[in-house]
Amino acid sequence: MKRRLFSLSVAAAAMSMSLPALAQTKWDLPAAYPASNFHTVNLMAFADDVDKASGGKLKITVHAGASLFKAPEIKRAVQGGQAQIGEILMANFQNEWQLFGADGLPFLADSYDAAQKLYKAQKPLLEKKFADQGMVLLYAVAWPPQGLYSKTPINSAADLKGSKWRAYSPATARIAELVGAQPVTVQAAELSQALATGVVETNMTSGATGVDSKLYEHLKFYYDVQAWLPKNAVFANKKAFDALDKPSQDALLKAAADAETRGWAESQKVNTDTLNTLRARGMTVAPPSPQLKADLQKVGQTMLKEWQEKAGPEGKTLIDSYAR
Ligand code: PCA
Repeated sequence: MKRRLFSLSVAAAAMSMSLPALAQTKWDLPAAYPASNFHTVNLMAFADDVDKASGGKLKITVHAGASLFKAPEIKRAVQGGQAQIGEILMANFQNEWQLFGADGLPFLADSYDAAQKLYKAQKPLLEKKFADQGMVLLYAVAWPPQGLYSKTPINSAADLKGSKWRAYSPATARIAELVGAQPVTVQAAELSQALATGVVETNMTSGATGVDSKLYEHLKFYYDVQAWLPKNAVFANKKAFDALDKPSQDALLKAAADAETRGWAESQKVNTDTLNTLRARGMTVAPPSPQLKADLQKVGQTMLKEWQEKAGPEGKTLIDSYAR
């Protein structure tokens, strides 16, 4: 009798010990940008909020710097359930669906206000797309406005002819083609190395990536063109989301809404801070010349037209709702 009581209590202890472990869900979050980048810092804070608000039931591990999956692979990894949640630059997926690339088009939305407005117009369409692909859109945050980095002064698009141009998306490769540069697609995780080895020399991106990848070590000029503000999106696998209990789902959604607000505010702050850092590191940070700006705006008009042709009625829906 004693022995049976003993073994019962051992079993009970084992059960109570294993219960919290069983109830804990662990998610992996592959991300493509370095740990110090503001998007990644925001992801860490988001994971922390989820942990606290779910009472420790949902643990999200952020894998920064494309350490788990490379940037172009993250979306498929989440869709296929190899990762439960992930972060992508939507503009990278424009060839799959044109609307992913709307915020990567030069001068369609070239300020934070316009970018917010474009996001509002994109959001229902994005939510539907992610849902159709078995995923749930959680939040999206804009990168700071995109400008032009170069080794030599650039006064017009003609000065870009023949240059080895780093592209990160179909749209940035298309800009290169239209100005007569040679596009080479290099994701942020490999950018410093591509510059160091001379694979690329010009590049359009933000001050944030300029600082992350120490572009000032190789490039002398930054033209603050403010051409577009591409967005990172964070999304979960729908089956993984559905498998959570209701309180954990609510915790996740609430933390996502907070991360979105925090991320947009941080993006603006990072924009100012990083342009100051580029200056402090010896770069010339200047507005584009009127000619360069006009040339790039012309590129933007061509690209918008091409985009509208490919995007069809869905594209029209988006542009109409954005213009309202
Ligand atoms: N940085 C990322 C995308 C946009 C940005 O500002 C990059 O250069 O890869």
